[in-house]
Amino acid sequence: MLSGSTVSLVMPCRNEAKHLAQMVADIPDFYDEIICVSNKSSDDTVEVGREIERSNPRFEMLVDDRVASGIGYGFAHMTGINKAKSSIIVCADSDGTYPIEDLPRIMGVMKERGLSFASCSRYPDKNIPLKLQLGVKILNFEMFLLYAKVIHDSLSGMWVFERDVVPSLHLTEGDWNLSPQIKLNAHKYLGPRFGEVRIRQGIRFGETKQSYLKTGFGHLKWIFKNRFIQRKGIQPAD
Ligand SMILES: Nc1nc2c(ncn2[C@@H]2O[C@H](COP(=O)(O)OP(=O)(O)OP(=O)(O)O)[C@@H](O)[C@H]2O)c(=O)[nH]1
Ligand SMILES: [Mg+2]
Repeated sequence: MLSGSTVSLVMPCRNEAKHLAQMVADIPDFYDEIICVSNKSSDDTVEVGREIERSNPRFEMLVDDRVASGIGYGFAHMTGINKAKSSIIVCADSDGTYPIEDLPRIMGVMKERGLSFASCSRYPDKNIPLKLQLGVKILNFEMFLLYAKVIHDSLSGMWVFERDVVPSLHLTEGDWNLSPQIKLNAHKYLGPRFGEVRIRQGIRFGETKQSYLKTGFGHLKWIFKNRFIQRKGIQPAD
């Protein structure tokens, strides 16, 4: 519970078994509900999650093994968001890179600026590898050209929003493209109630499995195509 609001944390998860218990143990008390959604984990992620469930009443391990071209990041998020019951939903990776402990400050900024949706922006940050910074800059520029929107971190994986705005997000993308989709739709449908809030990125637990170039090109194509397509998305559970 934070400033009178309940808070759900939604985390997509694939093959994070080695550090999941530590990561969950470090989650601050103000998160009332923690929903971890495994997608096609081939290690013990789900078993570790079931073990955590037994001792931690805030924690729930879900499995959503749907994939689009092998990726289920977006499916996992949609399932978690749909299940979340709190008035505030925080989405963040389960690899320790996002400062979920910063939520009180982020919500303070949201209140000051009248935001219902905050995309947590990591840029500019000179500690992030140059190729990643360049890739994100290109996608930011593409969004600006096609949508006339200034977004500093088109690929941030941490978002804080009121549960009431979920129907306005029109989420449909099961793969990595849920990340640009959630920002573009929040911007489109919430107008000035969408904004970016600055955060610092942390260091990943374990090795990266991300194919930055392939994922980057996938985003480039999707952002272009999405400009000309209307999609209808998920509604939250009652
Ligand atoms: N549910 C689901 N989660 C995934 C999938 N791929 C990765 N994840 C999780 O989604 C989050 C983001 O994936 P990462 O592999 O960290 O990708 P990234 O953040 O772009 O890259 P690095 O952190 O630099 O490795 C992590 O918490 C992963 O465990 C997937 O296909 N399905
Ligand atoms: Mg990551």
